[in-house]
Amino acid sequence: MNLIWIFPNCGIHYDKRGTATNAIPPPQYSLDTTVLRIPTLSDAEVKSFNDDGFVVLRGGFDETEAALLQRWTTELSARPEEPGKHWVYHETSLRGDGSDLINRIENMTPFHEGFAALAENLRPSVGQLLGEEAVLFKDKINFKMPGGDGFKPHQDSQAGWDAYADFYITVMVCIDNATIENGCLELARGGGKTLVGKSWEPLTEKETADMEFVPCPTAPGDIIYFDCYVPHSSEPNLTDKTRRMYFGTYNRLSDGDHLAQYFADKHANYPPDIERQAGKEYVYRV
Ligand SMILES: O=C(O)CCC(=O)C(=O)O
Ligand SMILES: [Fe+2]
Repeated sequence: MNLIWIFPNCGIHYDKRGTATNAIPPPQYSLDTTVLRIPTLSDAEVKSFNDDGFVVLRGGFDETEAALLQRWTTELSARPEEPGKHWVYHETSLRGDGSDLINRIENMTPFHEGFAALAENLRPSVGQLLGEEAVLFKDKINFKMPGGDGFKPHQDSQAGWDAYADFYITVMVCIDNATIENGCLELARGGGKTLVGKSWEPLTEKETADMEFVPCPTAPGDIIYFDCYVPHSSEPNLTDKTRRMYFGTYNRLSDGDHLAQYFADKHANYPPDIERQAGKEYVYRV
């Protein structure tokens, strides 16, 4: 049987291999129609995730698919920043020239059919790890351009996610080569399935004293699945090569669909730069 699913608001139909079957994009999109596989995990990969809280899937997407992800990301970041669209956050370069960098784009799914398809195509493999159907909680791309800052050691659940559900899996899809030099993801093994740190604060030196953060360089198309309790961090990018990474976060469908509420709450507290009130200070916490 050839199952067809329809992604809401997207207008494109996909068969179960993730291939578009009615390739007529809505007029606001200029990109090719999505042709991305639906990654699947072996029993050994599921076991590895259960043991460590994370698993690395090398070549989860092939070179052609990775090139598509690069193009979509470039295209998205070239779009004008407008209220009510995808969210763009900036940072000031650490290289001391005061230059303005794109730090992050969030909430792409309603505005980009490619990223909508990516989030949907990652869902089944997350379901394999959850043992039940997964639902998207949030999506973002961290840009880490030359001069872009790193991330202090943290568990993702420290970012207030525990208000919505108690367990999440994030899927990192590597867009550009991530190296030790440009600040690849670093993960600590064996942290267990509990919150070690406080909400809204990075992990302290004391909390990380017994943890070993291991750099995990990745190539475009590589995928890392990690749960919300895995301590992780990354270094700043002081090279001249941009390091973009996609992150889709999912929870168990039985814990509810919280995406709209999460983004509404985040918008109230930490809106995209274009939607900020003058004179109000906004501080990135975790
Ligand atoms: O982009 C990175 O290096 C890590 C990002 C991260 O951990 C986060 O956004 O929660
Ligand atoms: Fe994180």
